[in-house]
Amino acid sequence: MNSIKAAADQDLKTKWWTDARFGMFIHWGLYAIPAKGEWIMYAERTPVQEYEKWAAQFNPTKFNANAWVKLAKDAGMRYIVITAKHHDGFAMFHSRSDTYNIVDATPFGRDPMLELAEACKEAGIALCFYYSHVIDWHHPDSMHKEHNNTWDYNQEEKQFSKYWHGKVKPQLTELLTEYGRVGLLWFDTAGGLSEENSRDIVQHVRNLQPDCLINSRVSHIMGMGDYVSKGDNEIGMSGEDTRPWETPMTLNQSWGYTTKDQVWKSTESLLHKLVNVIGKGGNLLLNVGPSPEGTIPELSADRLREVGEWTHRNAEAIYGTTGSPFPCELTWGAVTTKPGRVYLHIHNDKWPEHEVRVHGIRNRITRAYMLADPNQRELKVVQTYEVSLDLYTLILEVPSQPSDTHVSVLVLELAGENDFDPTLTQQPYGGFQLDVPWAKVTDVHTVEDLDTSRIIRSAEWTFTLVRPGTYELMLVSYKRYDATWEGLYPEEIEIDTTGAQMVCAPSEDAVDTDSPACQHPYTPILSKLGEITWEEAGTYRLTLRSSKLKDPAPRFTEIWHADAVKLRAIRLVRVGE
Ligand code: FHN
Repeated sequence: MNSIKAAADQDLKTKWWTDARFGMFIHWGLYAIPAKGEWIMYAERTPVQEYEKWAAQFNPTKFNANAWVKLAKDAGMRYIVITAKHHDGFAMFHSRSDTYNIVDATPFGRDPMLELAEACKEAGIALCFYYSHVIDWHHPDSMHKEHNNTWDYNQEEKQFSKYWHGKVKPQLTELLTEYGRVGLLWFDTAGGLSEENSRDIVQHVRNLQPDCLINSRVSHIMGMGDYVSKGDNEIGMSGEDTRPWETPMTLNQSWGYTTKDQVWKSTESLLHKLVNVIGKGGNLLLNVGPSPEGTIPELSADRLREVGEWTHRNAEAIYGTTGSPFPCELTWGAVTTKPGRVYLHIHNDKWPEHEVRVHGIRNRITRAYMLADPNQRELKVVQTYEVSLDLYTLILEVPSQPSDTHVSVLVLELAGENDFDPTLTQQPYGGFQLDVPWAKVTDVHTVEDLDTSRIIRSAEWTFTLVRPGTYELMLVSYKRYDATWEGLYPEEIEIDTTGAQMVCAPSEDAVDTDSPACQHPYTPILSKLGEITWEEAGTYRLTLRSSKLKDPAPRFTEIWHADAVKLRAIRLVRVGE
């Protein structure tokens, strides 16, 4: 098969999922009883015999598959991914190959996956399974790179193939043959899985359900699976992924049910994150952790219903769209597109006073209106073209108040085929950011320290500056919650641009309090690098050198909390004429 045909087939295979954009993640298991999250067995080194006692107590009589599916639908989610087996090894389905499962080992005695399969089918929602294929703290032979049950079992005596062929593959066969069509299999924490076993499991799924999608966490080898699962709560940068991708996200800071964690994201923040993700062309997989009784906590359900009111009103601008055509992150919201349409998702707190201006749309706009306006009242549009900068500007007169809750969507109808300027051009309002994925990244040289070596890389952007003036340059980094700033940037950063050079050690100057893309376990940090004056509008080049720029073509995917610091962008903030 030639590569163009293979890529087209792959697009067709993932289309239902990329069109769906928004899914429900469900972490549900025995760990709901102690209510301290799904890692409790490992955290407290609970012996298998003790942990099994939770099974004898697990009786979620309030579980109602139809109610869960209805909630997902009400929220505007189009698929559900549920933990069929998490790291504790307990199967939440009727497994014939291991009696440590919800039907054989609990007083409940029902198979919730069967009930969900039926409810999903009826509601037109795709059912998908999470399966922890490497970590299994119940099985004596499972082996992970780091997180094993070493309190019950001796690592040296483990025979991984017993686990692999005796539990993993048979259980996957069950999930793929007894529950109807499975939308996707969500694998996790593949640390230590060999290339051979990675390929084996992918082939196993393909043999049983060729259309079932597989996420990238099936393996740490780059490019495996059908789409990329970013790190937990990690929203990719604009342009970062060339394959379809998703952000798995928590509503609070935990996956499994917990009574301790009460740090909830607000509905507004969830909507900002949702449009940020879809505006970059990704999917959002938003998690709930049901209780031991089988209910989705009201605090979660309330938020999802509120999100759902918005997604239903704005469905046209979400499902089946592609992300923004502009190669930079937008500070005021997000853009999605369809053939003949552009949707501007504007955060209400950034609502402009009279008009919205956008650079880079070359089509003639035939009509513009607010999506939430039932009368679709036409908004006045002016379009200009500036030859010297090859600059297309759209000026859209907007009402004084936003039209929707939290995020208001403006619709632009275009004449002809979508035609956007692909160059990195400063947008007229909000900040201007040079995101790392849109730079040309090359290796410069290697630095050898006492016992480490690191590669200094250079990122080079070419961009059109529309408003000349003095700009403050800020480095945007995400710092992991348990990291201290000292030493995160081991050498000074070098900046080079027309007429100016800077060398400085980035310091932790401020927290960016307005970053929809950053969340726990990271904090967005701004470091002031210095000021630069560009006297005229025009095309400029800027180069940044740092060892924190990542290899643009890595062989392995990251594990979920790999980096203590992530260098994301250079922000240009205009501070003077
Ligand atoms: O260890 C798991 C964790 O419990 C949870 O399931 C998340 C969801 O993405 N995945 C792993 C950590 O990344």
